[in-house]
Amino acid sequence: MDRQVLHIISQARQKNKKLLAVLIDPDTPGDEQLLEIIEHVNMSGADLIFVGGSLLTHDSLDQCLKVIKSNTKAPVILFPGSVMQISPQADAILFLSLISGRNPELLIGNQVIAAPYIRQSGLEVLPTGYMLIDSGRPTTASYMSNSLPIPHHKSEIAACTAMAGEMLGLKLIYMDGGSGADKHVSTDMIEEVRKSVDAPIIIGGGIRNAEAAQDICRAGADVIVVGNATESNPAILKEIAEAIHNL
Ligand code: 1GP
Repeated sequence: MDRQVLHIISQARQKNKKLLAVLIDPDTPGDEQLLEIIEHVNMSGADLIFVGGSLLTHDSLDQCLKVIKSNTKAPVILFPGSVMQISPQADAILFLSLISGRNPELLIGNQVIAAPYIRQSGLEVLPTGYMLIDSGRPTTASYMSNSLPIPHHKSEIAACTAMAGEMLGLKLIYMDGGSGADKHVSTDMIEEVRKSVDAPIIIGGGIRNAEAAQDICRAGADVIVVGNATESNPAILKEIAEAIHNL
């Protein structure tokens, strides 16, 4: 799958087609619930599957990937919360640099440790500028990363950060309110970042319904990520996928 996922995302951006990525937590209890989510991913026409979490409490990544890969054709992309979340069973990996923070370990330290393993794995590498955005309350991501998120209303900081990430050669910009965010990244901020970079923009955290997904896409997101809402109501995926595919 050499460079295929980046190609899919870039092509979609060029054609102004919006993509839905479903975030699956490898800690999802039991294959049964996992299979139910995958069934809804397939029925909904979701475009991508992200797998990962800021903090995993079970050693279940490989088993989770095995189940996903044998039950869907959607590309599977690792969204690693740590260097322990690397597996050749996925198709690609978001090679994240936490450019919103000033924690050197997450800007370059962990990337140095992970690089030889990723090279060996054969995974497609997606260089990604990852930006945590304050979402009204502390999230696992902000706590675990030991970094300050960008304030919710400071669109200009987000725009300059994304710009710098793109100038450094990062291919994707991911703005994340964190899993279960109270409020998703604001449309004002997304519009500001859209005006500042050409790279595809991924938005995640706190997206729970079709209306929010449409607003976020209209503001300039190319990929939206839905995690928590899928676990509580997998049927929401179809509504969200239809809403953004029909924009
Ligand atoms: C979190 O962007 C993802 O990193 C998805 O967030 O679980 O709130 O949908 P939710």
